[in-house]
Amino acid sequence: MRTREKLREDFSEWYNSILETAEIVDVRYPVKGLYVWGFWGFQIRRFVTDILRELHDSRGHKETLFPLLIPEKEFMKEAEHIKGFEDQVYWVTRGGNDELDVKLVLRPTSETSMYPMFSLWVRSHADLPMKVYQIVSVFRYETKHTRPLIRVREITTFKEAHTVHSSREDAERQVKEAIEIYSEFYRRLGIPCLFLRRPEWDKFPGAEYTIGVDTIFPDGKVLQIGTIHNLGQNFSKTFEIKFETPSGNREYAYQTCYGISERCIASLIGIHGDDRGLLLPPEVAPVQVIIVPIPYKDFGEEEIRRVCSNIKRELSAEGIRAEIDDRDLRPGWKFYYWESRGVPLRIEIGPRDVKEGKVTIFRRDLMKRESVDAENYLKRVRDLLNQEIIENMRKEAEENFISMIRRCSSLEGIKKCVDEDKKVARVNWCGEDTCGLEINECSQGQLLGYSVNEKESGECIVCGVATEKVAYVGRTY
Ligand code: 5CA
Ligand code: ZN
Repeated sequence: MRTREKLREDFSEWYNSILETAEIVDVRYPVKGLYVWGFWGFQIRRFVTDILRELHDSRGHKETLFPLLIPEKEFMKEAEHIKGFEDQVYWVTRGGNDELDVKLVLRPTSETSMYPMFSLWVRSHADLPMKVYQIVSVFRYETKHTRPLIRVREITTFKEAHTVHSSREDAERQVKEAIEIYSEFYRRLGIPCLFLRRPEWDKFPGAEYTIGVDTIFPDGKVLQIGTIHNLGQNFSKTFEIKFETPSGNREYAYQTCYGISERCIASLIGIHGDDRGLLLPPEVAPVQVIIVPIPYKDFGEEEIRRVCSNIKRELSAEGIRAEIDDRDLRPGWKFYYWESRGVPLRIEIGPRDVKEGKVTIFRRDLMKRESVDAENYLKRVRDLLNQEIIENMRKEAEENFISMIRRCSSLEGIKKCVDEDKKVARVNWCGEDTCGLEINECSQGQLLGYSVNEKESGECIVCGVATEKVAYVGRTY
């Protein structure tokens, strides 16, 4: 049985300890807010970014790589954008002993690095839409409490996509595509999430509107694990990104951008983890099957070893990431080691299995063993890794997620739900700022915005007007 007592009691404590035990990150780097990827964590990161690349590439996004440094002049062009980021940027002002003539910022995100180039690249409507993305480090001088993978000062896994369009409608269509990409991404990771249109005061600096992607952690706090922005023509006017229409006019382009950071890996840890440690979706598990020989005194160790190597060879031939743990350690210790790292399947081979022609398979998601006939084990492993485990993980995560949400029909109800019960409130909201502010201020939580894909008839919790908009309120990271 899987238990989650430790996560519910003190999530931070559990989180910090699993980051260390499972070698996700080493927090001892001597700069605040900067962390070193551990070997296990870095492999997870690789499989996660592979999915991101696949999802963007298959929808016509081109991967690129822009410089890390942005000249002050470009950075200072878009008024709203500067206001949002100026107290968060790191400056480079010297080269060796010389004061630089042109001060440089370390990108906090790449609008002001990319868009001057976009204005050179975009010529005609035939060039559009243009969709690019990069996965890079960005720097933000965060003043709130920093936390590994959740609030960092060097975001080392910043996937940012930037797109350019010839019409408002096409930019809107792109926003929908971004929602589809992020839904599919989090579906594959088994992470439930909400797509919420943020209130005016919470949108990205320089955007027309922002859609936040939110999940709920075991402590009832909401983590924003992605954002999608419709930039309208705000940046194209600032950076002179114009295209020639079929009739020969020159018009400002429409833009969108959307980003995901290593918070997606934090969410894998927090959403699927349990008292034993991590549980990884097979698709991103660095080792998918760990094979543990269980030698027994008077039974041929040779024989067990041979069966294990055969299994490893057969699994590898199928493209399954399998390893044998033949370290000179007690099996129980090895079990714990791989369970805490979230390896989804373990195969145990002992004298009994060899004699009876069986294979013992342990499922990390159920913490349960099953014994299968040796001739069928490969198909069983394939089914578990391709489908059953992730489906079970998704189901469990969704149940937890739903149990954290409460329908509320008054401001006092929100306060009780959020402040006392530590849950997320679900309410009808008309979408107006004035009502939004009251909702925002009635508890320790924040108004996260209204759902872009859910509708439910009701009355605005503040003004009582009829509305179908469903909004969420919760404490946030
Ligand atoms: N240019 C846009 C889209 S790429 C942008 O920068 N949007 S953002 O500011 O909302 O950042 C994108 C995502 O990065 C956020 O939704 C959040 O999940 C993540 N993020 C933001 N700041 C941090 C941070 N300090 N540490 C970890 N992740 C962060
Ligand atoms: Zn209202």
